[in-house]
Amino acid sequence: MERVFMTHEIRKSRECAPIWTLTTPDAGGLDRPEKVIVPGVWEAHPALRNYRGRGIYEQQITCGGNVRIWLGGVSFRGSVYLDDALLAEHYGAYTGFEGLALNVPAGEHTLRVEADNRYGDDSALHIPNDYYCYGGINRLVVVEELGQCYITRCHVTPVDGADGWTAEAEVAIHNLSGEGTRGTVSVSVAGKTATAEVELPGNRTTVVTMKIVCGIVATWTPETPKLYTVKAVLEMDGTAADDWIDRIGFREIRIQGNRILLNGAPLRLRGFNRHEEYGAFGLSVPVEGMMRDLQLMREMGANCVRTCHYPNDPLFLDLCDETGMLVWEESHARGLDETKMRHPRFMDQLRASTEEMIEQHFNHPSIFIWGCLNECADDTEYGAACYREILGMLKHLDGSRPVTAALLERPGGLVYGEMDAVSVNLYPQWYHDTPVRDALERKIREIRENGGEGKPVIVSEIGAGAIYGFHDPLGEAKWSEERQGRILRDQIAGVLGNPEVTGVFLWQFADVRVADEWFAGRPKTYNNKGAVDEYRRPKLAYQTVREMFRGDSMGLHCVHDHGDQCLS
Ligand code: ADA
Repeated sequence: MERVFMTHEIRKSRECAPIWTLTTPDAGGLDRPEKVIVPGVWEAHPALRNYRGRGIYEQQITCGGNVRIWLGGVSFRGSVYLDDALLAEHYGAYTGFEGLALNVPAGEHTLRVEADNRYGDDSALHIPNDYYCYGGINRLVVVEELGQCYITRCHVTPVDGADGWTAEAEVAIHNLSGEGTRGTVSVSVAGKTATAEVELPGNRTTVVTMKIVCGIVATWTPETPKLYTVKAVLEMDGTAADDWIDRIGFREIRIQGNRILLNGAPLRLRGFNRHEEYGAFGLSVPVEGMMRDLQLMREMGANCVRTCHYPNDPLFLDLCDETGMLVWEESHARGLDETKMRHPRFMDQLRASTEEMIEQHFNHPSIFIWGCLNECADDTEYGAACYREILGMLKHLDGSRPVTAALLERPGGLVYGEMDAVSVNLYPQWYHDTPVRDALERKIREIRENGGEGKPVIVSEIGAGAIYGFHDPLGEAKWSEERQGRILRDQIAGVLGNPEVTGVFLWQFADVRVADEWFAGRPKTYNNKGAVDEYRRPKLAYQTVREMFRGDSMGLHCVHDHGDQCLS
């Protein structure tokens, strides 16, 4: 399943059959090709749990004309071929890309996708890290047949005005042939339609902007997540030639002083960091698993989730839109010091991840903030320049959402002034013994004195580890569930008790596999700070978080998961 709704009614578009033949030619691979299911990472295969190499996926498809292959995610280098002709190459597991083959004779063709998860000099973002870099086709593959022109995106920004809501649409149309042509674009939402005539020069992408005055519509809120379908249609010579269907929610996010306002009401964030990973399925989380994660987080009293440390599957974002779970989405980069940021490919790969994230996820109403560059070198001139560029890029690509970055606890940050909300990862009582309140106050003071005066502050990570099933009745043994619960209780109380803080994302929702190179300090080669383990078995922390989150009613307007707004 690519999305939770149909994305085309006019365009000939279909999901690839799930069975592919996989060949793994490098050391540690299988002796012979095997049938595997896509989407899926090869680590899900018992014999490939540690395979680092290339994976060659093949299947026969029937198609013809202008063929577009959409790959939702290939981890972490991907290339796509039709009958041995290379259509496209892509780096980065967490965003999609297309391959185009023009004037293909109608009939059977061989579709080949090569994935490669070997670390190497060309890879700046996928490196051995505190999460696992899987291999394979991790998201859905779609085959489409296009005419001369097709819609490549339709971004919609909802704008609240005196007479109700307007949907500001930006539609991009690409002409695949060398010959110019013209057409009519219409965009419909909430029963209203706007139409524009458009010139479409050859071999170019043309962008059309239009305003659809929608008036009084239901707003999207976490409690009533009302979604509206957007349909963009391209007509050529009086016939519907292509379409693009997506969903939006009418809602507005604004910063006012040190608060983040959603539809005018200050948010109080209580949430989780969640890696896109589920037990043996690794990075390719089945949609049922995504839904269950959202239910579990909601059950614990969470109203938001951070997609650490990369863009997530649009299916997950669809489910967040549906269920009213607020999302912090960030582009890919975790824990890179200045040397790693000076990698010759670093900025290119980060720019691509950032651009593709916004291009592909712009319309999701659940995304309330964009992030980037988790725990990189914000304390050096060079590092700060990278932050500035990417934060600026996020703002430039989407002026309707605030931007932030999760920074290290250590002092000396140079970019507090560059973001709309300042976010910090803190580990008092876990990596150091400072009392939670002191650690937080010290950091906030430092932020306030160095450019972050008056801005919202988010605790983007805080947490402690436990190995599922390991108990110490005294609650003292490191990695015991009791100790994790005790620390989390202090941490949550300390953070939510600080009136300057907008909210918290706990580290983390579920345990995740980490790179083999990280085995020391990471028992089982897992990051064990989940409230649930990798199979979603609850630790004692589950109850602690549930109590603390559900019991939270601080003195300010806040969005409660059960629907009411509280006012002190
Ligand atoms: C960091 C980092 C996370 C994770 C966490 C931890 O703050 O952002 O990815 O590594 O620490 O568990 O230590």
